[in-house]
Amino acid sequence: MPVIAGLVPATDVFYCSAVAGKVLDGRNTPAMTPEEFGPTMKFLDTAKVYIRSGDGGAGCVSFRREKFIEFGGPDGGDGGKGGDVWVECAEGLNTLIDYRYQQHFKAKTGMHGMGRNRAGGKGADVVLKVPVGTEILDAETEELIADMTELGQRLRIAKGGNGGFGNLHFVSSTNRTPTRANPGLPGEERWIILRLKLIADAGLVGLPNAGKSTFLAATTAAKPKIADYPFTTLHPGLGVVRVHGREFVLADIPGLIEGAHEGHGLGDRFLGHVERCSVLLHLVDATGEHAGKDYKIVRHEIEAYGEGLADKPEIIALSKVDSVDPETLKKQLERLKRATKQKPLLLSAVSGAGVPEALQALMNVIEKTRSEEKPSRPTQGWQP
Ligand SMILES: Nc1nc2c(ncn2[C@@H]2O[C@H](COP(=O)(O)OP(=O)(O)OP(=O)(O)O)[C@@H](O)[C@H]2O)c(=O)[nH]1
Ligand SMILES: [Mg+2]
Repeated sequence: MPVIAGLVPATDVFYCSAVAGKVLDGRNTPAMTPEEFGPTMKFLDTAKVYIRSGDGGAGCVSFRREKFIEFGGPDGGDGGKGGDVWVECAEGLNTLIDYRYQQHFKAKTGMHGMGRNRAGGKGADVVLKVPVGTEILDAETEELIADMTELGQRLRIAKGGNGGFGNLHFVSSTNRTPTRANPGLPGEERWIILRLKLIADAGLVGLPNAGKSTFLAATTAAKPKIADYPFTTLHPGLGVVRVHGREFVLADIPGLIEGAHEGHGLGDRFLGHVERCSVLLHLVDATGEHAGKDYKIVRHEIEAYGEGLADKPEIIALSKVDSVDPETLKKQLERLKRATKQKPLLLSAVSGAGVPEALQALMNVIEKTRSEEKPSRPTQGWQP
Protein backbone atom coordinates (compact mmCIF):
# COMPACT_ATOMS: atom_id res chain seq x y z
CA MET A 1 0.00 0.00 0.00
CA PRO A 2 1.78 3.16 -1.07
CA VAL A 3 2.08 5.79 1.58
CA ILE A 4 1.77 9.24 0.18
CA ALA A 5 2.61 12.05 2.48
CA GLY A 6 6.04 12.38 4.01
CA LEU A 7 6.19 12.75 7.74
CA VAL A 8 7.08 15.96 9.45
CA PRO A 9 8.53 15.50 12.90
CA ALA A 10 6.22 16.25 15.76
CA THR A 11 7.36 18.76 18.30
CA ASP A 12 5.72 20.56 21.11
CA VAL A 13 5.96 23.63 19.02
CA PHE A 14 4.27 24.18 15.73
CA TYR A 15 7.18 23.85 13.38
CA CYS A 16 5.81 22.89 10.12
CA SER A 17 7.77 21.98 7.46
CA ALA A 18 10.41 23.02 5.67
CA VAL A 19 13.28 21.36 4.23
CA ALA A 20 11.29 20.47 1.17
CA GLY A 21 13.65 17.73 0.06
CA LYS A 22 13.39 15.98 3.37
CA VAL A 23 9.63 16.15 3.35
CA LEU A 24 9.29 15.24 -0.28
CA ASP A 25 11.23 12.03 -0.22
CA GLY A 26 8.26 10.44 1.52
CA ARG A 27 10.29 8.82 4.27
CA ASN A 28 10.01 9.47 7.93
CA THR A 29 12.81 11.88 8.60
CA PRO A 30 14.70 11.74 11.87
CA ALA A 31 13.60 14.21 14.51
CA MET A 32 14.89 17.70 13.82
CA THR A 33 15.37 20.50 16.26
CA PRO A 34 13.44 23.72 15.57
CA GLU A 35 16.70 25.39 14.58
CA GLU A 36 17.27 22.84 11.83
CA PHE A 37 14.04 23.87 10.20
CA GLY A 38 15.67 27.13 9.36
CA PRO A 39 14.01 30.38 8.44
CA THR A 40 12.13 29.03 5.42
CA MET A 41 9.17 27.63 7.30
CA LYS A 42 6.33 26.50 5.17
CA PHE A 43 2.79 26.04 6.22
CA LEU A 44 -0.17 25.06 4.13
CA ASP A 45 -3.66 24.68 5.47
CA THR A 46 -5.70 24.21 2.30
CA ALA A 47 -5.08 21.99 -0.68
CA LYS A 48 -7.15 20.92 -3.67
CA VAL A 49 -6.52 17.33 -4.60
CA TYR A 50 -7.70 15.01 -7.38
CA ILE A 51 -8.49 11.46 -6.35
CA ARG A 52 -9.43 8.46 -8.42
CA SER A 53 -10.11 4.93 -7.27
CA GLY A 54 -9.00 2.03 -9.45
CA ASP A 55 -11.13 0.44 -12.16
CA GLY A 56 -12.14 -3.16 -11.64
CA GLY A 57 -10.19 -5.77 -13.61
CA ALA A 58 -11.95 -7.41 -16.58
CA GLY A 59 -13.35 -10.90 -16.41
CA CYS A 60 -11.71 -13.49 -18.65
CA VAL A 61 -13.07 -15.68 -21.44
CA SER A 62 -11.20 -18.94 -21.41
CA PHE A 63 -11.80 -22.66 -21.99
CA ARG A 64 -9.96 -25.57 -20.57
CA ARG A 65 -8.11 -27.29 -23.37
CA GLU A 66 -5.88 -30.14 -22.32
CA LYS A 67 -4.68 -33.24 -23.95
CA PHE A 68 -6.71 -36.30 -22.96
CA ILE A 69 -9.23 -34.21 -21.05
CA GLU A 70 -12.47 -34.70 -22.80
CA PHE A 71 -14.83 -32.15 -21.29
CA GLY A 72 -12.92 -28.96 -20.69
CA GLY A 73 -15.50 -26.25 -20.38
CA PRO A 74 -15.24 -22.55 -19.59
CA ASP A 75 -12.74 -21.53 -16.91
CA GLY A 76 -12.36 -17.72 -17.22
CA GLY A 77 -11.78 -16.12 -13.80
CA ASP A 78 -13.26 -12.85 -12.44
CA GLY A 79 -11.40 -9.56 -12.53
CA GLY A 80 -10.02 -8.11 -9.27
CA LYS A 81 -11.50 -5.09 -7.49
CA GLY A 82 -9.93 -1.70 -8.14
CA GLY A 83 -7.95 -0.03 -5.34
CA ASP A 84 -9.72 2.35 -2.93
CA VAL A 85 -8.70 5.86 -1.92
CA TRP A 86 -8.44 6.43 1.83
CA VAL A 87 -7.68 9.35 4.08
CA GLU A 88 -5.94 8.68 7.35
CA CYS A 89 -5.13 10.89 10.32
CA ALA A 90 -1.42 10.45 10.81
CA GLU A 91 0.78 11.23 13.75
CA GLY A 92 3.54 13.79 13.41
CA LEU A 93 1.87 15.89 10.73
CA ASN A 94 0.82 19.45 11.32
CA THR A 95 0.62 20.92 7.85
CA LEU A 96 -0.73 19.96 4.44
CA ILE A 97 2.50 21.06 2.78
CA ASP A 98 3.00 17.65 1.13
CA TYR A 99 -0.02 18.35 -1.05
CA ARG A 100 1.69 21.32 -2.61
CA TYR A 101 4.01 18.89 -4.35
CA GLN A 102 1.52 16.22 -5.34
CA GLN A 103 -2.13 16.82 -6.12
CA HIS A 104 -3.15 13.69 -8.05
CA PHE A 105 -3.71 10.40 -6.30
CA LYS A 106 -4.83 7.37 -8.25
CA ALA A 107 -5.38 3.90 -6.88
CA LYS A 108 -4.41 0.94 -9.08
CA THR A 109 -6.68 -0.98 -11.45
CA GLY A 110 -7.65 -4.49 -10.37
CA MET A 111 -5.87 -7.35 -12.13
CA HIS A 112 -7.75 -9.02 -14.98
CA GLY A 113 -9.15 -12.47 -14.49
CA MET A 114 -7.25 -15.34 -16.12
CA GLY A 115 -7.81 -18.81 -17.47
CA ARG A 116 -7.87 -21.89 -15.26
CA ASN A 117 -10.35 -20.06 -13.10
CA ARG A 118 -7.85 -17.62 -11.66
CA ALA A 119 -9.37 -14.42 -10.27
CA GLY A 120 -7.46 -11.18 -10.65
CA GLY A 121 -5.85 -9.57 -7.60
CA LYS A 122 -7.17 -6.38 -5.97
CA GLY A 123 -5.63 -3.11 -7.15
CA ALA A 124 -3.41 -1.33 -4.61
CA ASP A 125 -5.11 1.29 -2.43
CA VAL A 126 -3.84 4.79 -2.03
CA VAL A 127 -3.74 6.52 1.37
CA LEU A 128 -3.70 10.28 1.85
CA LYS A 129 -2.09 10.99 5.19
CA VAL A 130 -3.45 14.14 6.80
CA PRO A 131 -2.85 15.92 10.10
CA VAL A 132 -5.41 15.78 12.90
CA GLY A 133 -8.02 18.48 12.38
CA THR A 134 -8.29 18.17 8.59
CA GLU A 135 -11.68 18.63 7.02
CA ILE A 136 -12.40 16.89 3.72
CA LEU A 137 -14.77 18.78 1.43
CA ASP A 138 -16.15 18.13 -2.01
CA ALA A 139 -14.47 20.68 -4.27
CA GLU A 140 -17.57 21.30 -6.37
CA THR A 141 -20.30 21.52 -3.76
CA GLU A 142 -18.09 22.44 -0.79
CA GLU A 143 -20.05 19.84 1.15
CA LEU A 144 -18.25 18.40 4.17
CA ILE A 145 -17.37 14.77 3.51
CA ALA A 146 -15.47 14.10 6.72
CA ASP A 147 -13.78 15.76 9.66
CA MET A 148 -10.61 13.94 10.64
CA THR A 149 -10.27 14.72 14.33
CA GLU A 150 -8.73 11.60 15.84
CA LEU A 151 -5.36 9.99 15.35
CA GLY A 152 -5.61 6.81 13.34
CA GLN A 153 -9.06 7.73 11.98
CA ARG A 154 -9.43 6.23 8.52
CA LEU A 155 -12.08 6.80 5.93
CA ARG A 156 -12.64 5.51 2.41
CA ILE A 157 -13.42 8.46 0.17
CA ALA A 158 -13.52 6.65 -3.18
CA LYS A 159 -14.39 3.00 -3.67
CA GLY A 160 -12.60 0.94 -6.31
CA GLY A 161 -14.70 -0.49 -9.15
CA ASN A 162 -15.80 -4.12 -8.88
CA GLY A 163 -14.08 -6.66 -11.09
CA GLY A 164 -16.00 -8.12 -14.05
CA PHE A 165 -17.25 -11.70 -14.13
CA GLY A 166 -15.31 -14.25 -16.16
CA ASN A 167 -17.14 -16.58 -18.57
CA LEU A 168 -17.39 -19.31 -15.92
CA HIS A 169 -20.05 -17.18 -14.27
CA PHE A 170 -22.29 -17.26 -17.31
CA VAL A 171 -22.60 -21.01 -17.61
CA SER A 172 -26.24 -22.06 -17.60
CA SER A 173 -28.26 -25.10 -18.53
CA THR A 174 -28.89 -23.71 -21.99
CA ASN A 175 -25.48 -22.19 -22.57
CA ARG A 176 -22.68 -24.54 -21.57
CA THR A 177 -19.97 -22.59 -23.38
CA PRO A 178 -20.53 -18.87 -22.81
CA THR A 179 -18.13 -16.66 -24.70
CA ARG A 180 -18.81 -13.49 -22.81
CA ALA A 181 -17.22 -11.89 -19.79
CA ASN A 182 -17.85 -8.54 -18.07
CA PRO A 183 -15.44 -5.64 -18.08
CA GLY A 184 -14.61 -4.24 -14.63
CA LEU A 185 -16.60 -1.28 -13.31
CA PRO A 186 -14.88 2.10 -13.51
CA GLY A 187 -13.50 3.73 -10.36
CA GLU A 188 -14.79 7.01 -8.92
CA GLU A 189 -13.07 10.30 -9.48
CA ARG A 190 -13.52 13.63 -7.78
CA TRP A 191 -11.71 16.74 -6.67
CA ILE A 192 -11.61 17.26 -2.95
CA ILE A 193 -10.45 20.08 -0.71
CA LEU A 194 -8.37 19.35 2.36
CA ARG A 195 -8.70 22.10 4.94
CA LEU A 196 -6.71 21.99 8.13
CA LYS A 197 -8.26 23.53 11.21
CA LEU A 198 -5.82 23.11 14.05
CA ILE A 199 -6.94 21.50 17.24
CA ALA A 200 -6.23 23.70 20.23
CA ASP A 201 -8.03 24.42 23.50
CA ALA A 202 -7.39 28.16 23.62
CA GLY A 203 -6.70 30.68 20.87
CA LEU A 204 -4.92 34.03 21.00
CA VAL A 205 -6.49 36.87 19.07
CA GLY A 206 -5.73 40.56 18.78
CA LEU A 207 -4.33 43.28 16.58
CA PRO A 208 -0.83 42.81 15.16
CA ASN A 209 1.83 43.61 17.77
CA ALA A 210 -0.53 42.97 20.68
CA GLY A 211 1.97 40.54 22.17
CA LYS A 212 0.29 37.26 21.18
CA SER A 213 3.46 35.43 20.18
CA THR A 214 5.29 36.80 23.23
CA PHE A 215 2.54 35.34 25.41
CA LEU A 216 2.83 31.96 23.65
CA ALA A 217 6.61 32.00 24.07
CA ALA A 218 6.34 32.94 27.75
CA THR A 219 3.85 30.24 28.63
CA THR A 220 4.90 27.28 26.47
CA ALA A 221 8.02 25.71 24.99
CA ALA A 222 7.14 27.20 21.59
CA LYS A 223 9.60 29.61 20.01
CA PRO A 224 7.56 31.79 17.67
CA LYS A 225 9.04 34.75 15.85
CA ILE A 226 8.60 37.93 17.88
CA ALA A 227 9.37 41.42 16.62
CA ASP A 228 8.29 44.99 17.00
CA TYR A 229 6.43 45.25 13.70
CA PRO A 230 3.01 44.11 12.53
CA PHE A 231 2.52 40.71 10.88
CA THR A 232 5.52 39.07 12.45
CA THR A 233 3.49 35.89 12.68
CA LEU A 234 2.60 34.60 9.23
CA HIS A 235 1.17 31.22 10.13
CA PRO A 236 -0.38 29.72 13.24
CA GLY A 237 1.70 28.28 16.04
CA LEU A 238 0.86 25.89 18.86
CA GLY A 239 2.28 25.30 22.31
CA VAL A 240 1.37 23.24 25.35
CA VAL A 241 0.62 25.17 28.54
CA ARG A 242 0.96 23.47 31.92
CA VAL A 243 -1.12 24.81 34.79
CA HIS A 244 -0.95 23.02 38.14
CA GLY A 245 -0.28 19.65 36.54
CA ARG A 246 -2.97 20.06 33.89
CA GLU A 247 -2.25 20.81 30.24
CA PHE A 248 -3.91 22.61 27.39
CA VAL A 249 -2.92 23.57 23.86
CA LEU A 250 -2.65 27.27 23.05
CA ALA A 251 -2.77 28.56 19.48
CA ASP A 252 -1.22 31.79 18.25
CA ILE A 253 -2.49 33.17 14.96
CA PRO A 254 -1.48 36.18 12.83
CA GLY A 255 -2.88 39.56 13.91
CA LEU A 256 -6.18 40.89 12.57
CA ILE A 257 -6.65 44.42 11.28
CA GLU A 258 -9.71 46.42 10.30
CA GLY A 259 -11.23 44.93 7.15
CA ALA A 260 -9.50 41.55 7.60
CA HIS A 261 -12.75 39.87 6.55
CA GLU A 262 -12.39 41.70 3.20
CA GLY A 263 -8.84 40.49 2.84
CA HIS A 264 -6.98 43.38 4.45
CA GLY A 265 -3.69 42.49 6.06
CA LEU A 266 -3.33 38.72 6.07
CA GLY A 267 -7.10 38.32 5.90
CA ASP A 268 -9.17 36.42 8.44
CA ARG A 269 -8.79 32.86 7.19
CA PHE A 270 -6.43 32.01 10.04
CA LEU A 271 -9.40 32.38 12.37
CA GLY A 272 -10.27 28.88 11.15
CA HIS A 273 -7.48 27.62 13.38
CA VAL A 274 -9.16 28.90 16.53
CA GLU A 275 -12.61 27.69 15.47
CA ARG A 276 -12.26 24.48 17.46
CA CYS A 277 -10.98 26.23 20.61
CA SER A 278 -13.06 26.30 23.78
CA VAL A 279 -11.96 29.82 24.67
CA LEU A 280 -10.28 32.85 23.13
CA LEU A 281 -7.72 35.06 24.85
CA HIS A 282 -8.11 38.51 23.38
CA LEU A 283 -5.00 40.62 23.97
CA VAL A 284 -5.29 44.40 23.74
CA ASP A 285 -2.05 46.37 23.66
CA ALA A 286 -1.83 48.83 26.58
CA THR A 287 0.65 50.91 24.54
CA GLY A 288 -1.86 51.27 21.70
CA GLU A 289 -3.74 54.47 20.91
CA HIS A 290 -7.13 53.53 22.29
CA ALA A 291 -7.64 50.15 23.96
CA GLY A 292 -11.43 50.33 23.58
CA LYS A 293 -11.34 51.03 19.84
CA ASP A 294 -8.62 48.41 19.30
CA TYR A 295 -10.76 45.82 21.04
CA LYS A 296 -13.81 46.70 18.95
CA ILE A 297 -11.88 46.40 15.65
CA VAL A 298 -10.86 42.81 16.39
CA ARG A 299 -14.25 41.95 17.82
CA HIS A 300 -15.92 43.24 14.65
CA GLU A 301 -13.68 41.00 12.54
CA ILE A 302 -14.49 37.98 14.69
CA GLU A 303 -18.19 38.68 14.24
CA ALA A 304 -17.80 39.17 10.48
CA TYR A 305 -15.97 35.84 10.23
CA GLY A 306 -18.95 33.94 11.62
CA GLU A 307 -18.73 30.16 12.21
CA GLY A 308 -19.84 30.66 15.81
CA LEU A 309 -16.55 32.27 16.79
CA ALA A 310 -18.22 35.33 18.28
CA ASP A 311 -20.19 33.10 20.68
CA LYS A 312 -17.10 31.51 22.18
CA PRO A 313 -16.09 32.45 25.71
CA GLU A 314 -13.61 35.29 25.53
CA ILE A 315 -11.09 36.33 28.13
CA ILE A 316 -9.98 39.90 27.63
CA ALA A 317 -6.61 41.15 28.82
CA LEU A 318 -4.73 44.40 28.56
CA SER A 319 -1.22 43.34 27.53
CA LYS A 320 2.23 44.92 27.92
CA VAL A 321 1.19 46.61 31.17
CA ASP A 322 4.86 46.88 32.17
CA SER A 323 5.59 49.39 29.45
CA VAL A 324 3.03 52.10 30.31
CA ASP A 325 2.92 54.54 33.18
CA PRO A 326 0.19 54.09 35.82
CA GLU A 327 -1.84 57.00 34.50
CA THR A 328 -1.98 55.66 30.94
CA LEU A 329 -2.72 52.22 32.27
CA LYS A 330 -5.69 53.55 34.20
CA LYS A 331 -6.99 55.40 31.16
CA GLN A 332 -6.60 52.40 28.85
CA LEU A 333 -8.23 50.14 31.38
CA GLU A 334 -11.21 52.46 31.65
CA ARG A 335 -11.56 52.55 27.87
CA LEU A 336 -11.37 48.77 27.62
CA LYS A 337 -13.88 48.32 30.44
CA ARG A 338 -16.31 50.61 28.67
CA ALA A 339 -15.91 48.76 25.38
CA THR A 340 -16.15 45.26 26.81
CA LYS A 341 -18.53 45.86 29.71
CA GLN A 342 -16.43 43.55 31.85
CA LYS A 343 -13.30 43.78 33.96
CA PRO A 344 -10.31 42.90 31.79
CA LEU A 345 -7.21 41.16 33.14
CA LEU A 346 -3.91 43.02 33.24
CA LEU A 347 -0.85 41.16 32.07
CA SER A 348 2.69 41.44 30.84
CA ALA A 349 4.25 38.49 29.07
CA VAL A 350 7.67 40.10 29.61
CA SER A 351 7.50 40.67 33.38
CA GLY A 352 5.16 37.75 33.95
CA ALA A 353 2.65 39.88 35.86
CA GLY A 354 -0.91 38.65 35.50
CA VAL A 355 0.13 35.67 33.35
CA PRO A 356 -0.75 32.92 35.90
CA GLU A 357 -4.17 34.51 36.40
CA ALA A 358 -4.80 34.56 32.64
CA LEU A 359 -3.75 30.92 32.31
CA GLN A 360 -5.94 29.91 35.20
CA ALA A 361 -8.91 31.75 33.68
CA LEU A 362 -8.34 29.88 30.39
CA MET A 363 -7.93 26.57 32.19
CA ASN A 364 -11.20 27.07 34.08
CA VAL A 365 -13.18 27.45 30.86
CA ILE A 366 -11.35 24.55 29.20
CA GLU A 367 -11.93 22.22 32.16
CA LYS A 368 -15.60 23.13 32.11
CA THR A 369 -15.87 22.36 28.38
CA ARG A 370 -13.96 19.11 28.82
CA SER A 371 -16.24 17.92 31.60
CA GLU A 372 -19.30 18.78 29.51
CA GLU A 373 -17.93 16.90 26.52
CA LYS A 374 -16.99 13.78 28.51
CA PRO A 375 -19.24 10.94 27.36
CA SER A 376 -21.52 9.63 30.05
CA ARG A 377 -20.42 6.23 31.36
CA PRO A 378 -22.44 3.26 30.20
CA THR A 379 -24.64 2.08 33.04
CA GLN A 380 -24.38 -1.58 32.15
CA GLY A 381 -21.21 -3.51 31.48
CA TRP A 382 -20.63 -5.73 28.51
CA GLN A 383 -22.70 -8.89 28.39
CA PRO A 384 -22.31 -11.84 26.12
N1 LIG B 1 7.36 45.60 27.24
C1 LIG B 1 6.67 44.60 26.71
N2 LIG B 1 6.79 44.34 25.41
C2 LIG B 1 6.09 43.32 24.89
C3 LIG B 1 5.22 42.52 25.67
N3 LIG B 1 4.65 41.61 24.90
C4 LIG B 1 5.13 41.81 23.66
N4 LIG B 1 6.00 42.83 23.63
C5 LIG B 1 6.73 43.35 22.48
O1 LIG B 1 5.78 43.73 21.49
C6 LIG B 1 6.27 43.45 20.18
C7 LIG B 1 5.29 42.61 19.45
O2 LIG B 1 5.15 41.38 20.07
P1 LIG B 1 4.64 40.06 19.32
O3 LIG B 1 4.52 39.00 20.38
O4 LIG B 1 5.47 39.76 18.14
O5 LIG B 1 3.20 40.54 18.86
P2 LIG B 1 2.11 39.71 18.04
O6 LIG B 1 0.79 40.04 18.63
O7 LIG B 1 2.49 38.29 18.00
O8 LIG B 1 2.22 40.39 16.62
P3 LIG B 1 1.88 39.77 15.17
O9 LIG B 1 2.52 38.44 15.09
O10 LIG B 1 2.46 40.73 14.23
O11 LIG B 1 0.40 39.72 15.10
C8 LIG B 1 7.61 42.76 20.39
O12 LIG B 1 8.62 43.68 20.20
C9 LIG B 1 7.57 42.29 21.82
O13 LIG B 1 8.86 42.24 22.41
C10 LIG B 1 5.12 42.83 27.08
O14 LIG B 1 4.39 42.22 27.85
N5 LIG B 1 5.86 43.88 27.53
MG1 LIG C 1 2.93 37.07 16.46
